[in-house]
Amino acid sequence: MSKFKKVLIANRGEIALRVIRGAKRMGYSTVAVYSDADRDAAHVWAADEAVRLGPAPVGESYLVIDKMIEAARASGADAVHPGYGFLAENAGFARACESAGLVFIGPTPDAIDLMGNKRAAKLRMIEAGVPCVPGYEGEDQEDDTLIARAREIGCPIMVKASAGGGGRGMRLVADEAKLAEAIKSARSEAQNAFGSSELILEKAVINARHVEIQVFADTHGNVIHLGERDCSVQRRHQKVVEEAPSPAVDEALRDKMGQAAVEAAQAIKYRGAGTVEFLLDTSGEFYFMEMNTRLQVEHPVTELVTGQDLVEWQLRVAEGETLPMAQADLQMKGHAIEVRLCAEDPEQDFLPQTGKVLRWHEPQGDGIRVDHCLQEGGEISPFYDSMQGKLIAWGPNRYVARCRLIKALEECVLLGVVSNKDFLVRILNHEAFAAGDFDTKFIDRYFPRDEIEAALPGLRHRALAAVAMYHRDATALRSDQGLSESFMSWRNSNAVSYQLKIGHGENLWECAIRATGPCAYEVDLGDKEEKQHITLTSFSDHEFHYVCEGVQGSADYAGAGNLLWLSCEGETWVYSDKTLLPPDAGAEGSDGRILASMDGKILAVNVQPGDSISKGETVLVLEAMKMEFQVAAAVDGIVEEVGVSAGDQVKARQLMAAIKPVE
Ligand code: MV4
Repeated sequence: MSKFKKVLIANRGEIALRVIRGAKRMGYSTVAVYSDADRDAAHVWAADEAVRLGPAPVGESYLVIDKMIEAARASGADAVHPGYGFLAENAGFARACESAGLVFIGPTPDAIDLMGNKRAAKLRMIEAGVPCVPGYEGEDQEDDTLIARAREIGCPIMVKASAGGGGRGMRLVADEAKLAEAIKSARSEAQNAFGSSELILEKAVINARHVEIQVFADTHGNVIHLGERDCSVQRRHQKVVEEAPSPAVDEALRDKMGQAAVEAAQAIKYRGAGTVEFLLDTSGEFYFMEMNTRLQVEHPVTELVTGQDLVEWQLRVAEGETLPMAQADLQMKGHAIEVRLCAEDPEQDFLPQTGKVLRWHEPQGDGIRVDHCLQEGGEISPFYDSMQGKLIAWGPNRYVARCRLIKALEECVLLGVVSNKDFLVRILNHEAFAAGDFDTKFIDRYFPRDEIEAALPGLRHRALAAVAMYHRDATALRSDQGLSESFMSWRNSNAVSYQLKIGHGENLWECAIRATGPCAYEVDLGDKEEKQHITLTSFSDHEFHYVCEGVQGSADYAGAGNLLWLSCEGETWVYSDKTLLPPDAGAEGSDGRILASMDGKILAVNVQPGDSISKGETVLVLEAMKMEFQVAAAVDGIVEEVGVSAGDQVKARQLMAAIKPVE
């Protein structure tokens, strides 16, 4: 008889989707919860039912225990899966679920409490015989005691907040003279961040890898491990790449670390999914760091190498079943690597990015798995984590898994919001990563900030951007306004080149583009750069096919205002068209093309095809941003085409009219 039938997923984003999928597959009904910012989020539609929690801020929605419990009551859910983050490691939430008669799909509240405190956890682990870094984890927190103990341990030393996590309240002390100050500042940071000033001291392990063991325990005393994950590639204590198995772990070490992790779980009578984190030093010694009492972001790499569904295991354990298999029956096969796709800008020190997703194309292929919450047209809001999903590749060996993941990232299209996608490719391509030779300093060592920020689009990418910008204006006018075919080759007879200014960040490229035939262009990006000859073989509103210098390819693009997002040759860059600069809404090039520089409405058109016009004369009047702009001719000439009439709405960059300049 099952204990529960309907599972409330107390989370959002990709993990809510992952858990909903797993629960549905097992035959459970699912209930999603959402904030106002997530009204149209994918997890809301994926679940059978959904309950609104409240306004967007997490303190008024996903972190409010009472609202979660009420959502379960209202929907008739009888179990709660917390996912990761939010309330997943909140013992008070686990207790509140139990008090409300809900099955909490996770460990006991006491296990969460114990592992949430580094001092208590470490004392228990030492007692259980799990290897720990030598240090001080005493009750006495007097300055004199801490300093005396630190001198005994010897520098370098790690000062850690007992309640800390993710590097907060942590200090590395290389020199005894700095000890007192480090203790003082760690203590006050801990008090402010966690409401507890308790500290522990540890010998610092240098050049360590972060290797963690996945454990699982049922309520019948069975505990097994599912091997390790190497999560050494991190940035500011945020994991970036995770893989299984670790390139630094052989079978003998796996057995030893796995056994230590199982003993850790047994010592605290653990239940469900857990992860025991170790520091692994260069000599192969490993030390307990902490235990995470939840399903982790990186669980898919373990699933891909073991062939097991960890959400299914969690549900079975919560039902009171025994573990699906014994240690000896678990087989590991091949290699899996995961990268975290985040809406953040590597060029701005990884500043989180928000905005509308204009285009999302998920990669596919052998061994590729994508766990994500992206939707075309969806908004990435500033209220939640910047991680939008994970790309995971499995292969029969590490080399194949790595190549597949690089290919998947190159095929993946995310336009509208800057992401770390191309940075992830650079990491996977790095020779040290390829060799499996990395530790927790990998990103700092090989990707210093100035080097990340120095990356620029290549010549061909910029040339394709220029063609896309130019061609879409011509196409937009022709299709929207029903103009003649000859319009596009109008420039042909002219043989004038059009000057585009393309910007990216602080960079500005002047580029001359000239039509050399129908849909054929010659792009000149400056004296030292070779001219690029690009022919468009198809062009839709979001992608085009081209031949560039004899090589066929395709590109995805999206535009918003004067921005052009372009994904081709495996790279995504966003460009701004700086050819026309506001507030001169009617600025135009010397070639006679008249484009709207912002969205607006045509109030009047003063000319018609065939008219002679002089430079400075008003061609039309555009209303934009509550102002009227007299859009004037920049050249003397003959009006060739007029694509708008009074009352029309125009989009920024839309070609409104064209004047054929006179010599
Ligand atoms: C350490 C350490 C070296 N020696 N403890 C970072 C966050 C917290 N989970 C523990 N951390 C560390 N503890 C000793 N005794 C180095 C780190 C550390 C680290 C650990 C794992 C992954 C990335 C890291 C980056 C910097 C420091």
